[in-house]
Amino acid sequence: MSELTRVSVSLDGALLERFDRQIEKDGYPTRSKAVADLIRESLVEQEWECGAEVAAAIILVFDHHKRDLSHKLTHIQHDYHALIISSQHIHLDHHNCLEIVVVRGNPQRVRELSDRLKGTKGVKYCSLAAASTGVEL
Ligand code: NI
Repeated sequence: MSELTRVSVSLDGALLERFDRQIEKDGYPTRSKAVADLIRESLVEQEWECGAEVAAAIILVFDHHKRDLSHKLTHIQHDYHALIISSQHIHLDHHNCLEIVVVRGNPQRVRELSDRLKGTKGVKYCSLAAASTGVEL
């Protein structure tokens, strides 16, 4: 982190009151930390729009008994092997599996991988947790 800079901002009083109530509920230790997180959130959104490299986790739930499904999901992941840092497979019960695929790379490619996994017949749930490499934050 670079040196801290103090800034002064003029805000609508009611808006600030609502913000302070919200950050207290969220357990923020200081308003500065809450504002810095909002700024970082916006920068991460930018990274996903036009950045070169992002990090993310794709979370999948599927029934491995579905014909050929595990094989199809593995096949798709191999198409994106350069993006995938790690994956974890958890057997939730006799039928259901949860898979966490951790990726790093071009945001469009990451979305494409997530969309392909999500669009595979038999996948019950798929979500993309869009994060950041943290380098520019
Ligand atoms: Ni399993």
